[in-house]
Amino acid sequence: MSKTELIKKAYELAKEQYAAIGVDTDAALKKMGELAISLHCWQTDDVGGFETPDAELGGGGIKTTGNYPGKARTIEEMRADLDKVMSLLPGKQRLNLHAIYGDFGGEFVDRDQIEVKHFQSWIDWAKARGIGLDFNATCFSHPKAEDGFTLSSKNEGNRKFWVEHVKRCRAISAEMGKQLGTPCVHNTWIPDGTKDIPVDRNGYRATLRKSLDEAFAEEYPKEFMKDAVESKVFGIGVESMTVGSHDFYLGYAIKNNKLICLDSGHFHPTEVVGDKISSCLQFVDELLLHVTRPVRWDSDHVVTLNEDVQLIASEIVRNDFMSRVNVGLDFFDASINRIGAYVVGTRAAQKAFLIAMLEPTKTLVELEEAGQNFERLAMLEELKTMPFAAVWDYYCLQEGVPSGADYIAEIQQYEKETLRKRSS
Ligand code: RNT
Ligand code: ZN
Repeated sequence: MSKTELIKKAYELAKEQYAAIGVDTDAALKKMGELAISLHCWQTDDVGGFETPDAELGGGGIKTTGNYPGKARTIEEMRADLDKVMSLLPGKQRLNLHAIYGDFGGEFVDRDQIEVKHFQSWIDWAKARGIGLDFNATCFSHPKAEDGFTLSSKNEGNRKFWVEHVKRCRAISAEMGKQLGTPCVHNTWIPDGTKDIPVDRNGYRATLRKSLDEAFAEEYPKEFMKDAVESKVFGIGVESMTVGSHDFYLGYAIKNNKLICLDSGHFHPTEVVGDKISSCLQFVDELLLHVTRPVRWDSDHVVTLNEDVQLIASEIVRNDFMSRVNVGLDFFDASINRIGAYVVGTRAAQKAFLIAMLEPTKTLVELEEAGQNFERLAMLEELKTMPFAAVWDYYCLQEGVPSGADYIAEIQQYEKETLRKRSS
């Protein structure tokens, strides 16, 4: 039997097994079409960017570790890598850019000078692929962020510089959304905080609030762009106080009708983002997610199909929140093949969504409401070993991308033919 025939046969059997518990696998596959995960461009080059030829991630309590060969050094290499990644993923994606990834044509353009023209080639690139773009102000890896403060800085010159940067990033985002016909989510994350115990916590937070008000003063139509703000508990070197804490941004988002961005690595280790979704969505219209895998801290490991990611996907699907949650990824592992990192991480997130779509939620809720909690537990356990892989493989087959582990060989070949030829 050919591989294709095998996948089809396995799918037919799986379809019957799911039907027996009231789940329509064809409908689930169709629903996967509603999911467009935003790929973070920065896994291709370890958050370096194109401002200078040797640009590197600096400061801000975030870090890439590892020096696996093949990091993208130019915009062309990055685009080739992203094309390769997308060719190995089922469904449609979006691309999430940071301001440091402009097409600066060899000129140094400071952050308070960036314009749409520096991103036009990205817009054209996305248009040619029929995908949407998302965007981020880059408030780190810059001399004016070296003292640990940006939008909350008490140095007025620096503060104004960062406000101007965010304003420009929002204008660029609006143009991206306008040209591409799909709203661009602009996310603001700042590294601001202190290593040791500060005294004027309130002063920094009041300053951040004022800076956000200034940066967000210009309103753009929702069809063009939406603002998100990303909170964090701590970063390396910023252990004692983070200005943009979760309380701060949740309050800001609710009061100002912004999106709150929940990054899986930005909470205390026993908190789970999946549990926060239904709380936040009582009070904000939409969320942005940075799906990542924290290992002991905000280590930004490649996403795997674990319980944390599953709960996120399940909560979104169970409650029909697909149109209110913007799903992005945020990991950067420089210790393994970077293309492989994307494909494994994105597929893991996609699998979590498909598993969620194959849940007989109504039945489970009925058991819960009837107080049949043993039955609920048993069903949840049984669901874990249902023939999900057969449905996933069929989905990949339908989408014309490698099923099962077949993408590994393709990535190895790309490494041999392309990545290994890049000297760093
Ligand atoms: C940092 C935040 C932020 C960055 C990216 C590069 O802790 O998670 O989202 O990872 O903007
Ligand atoms: Zn993040």
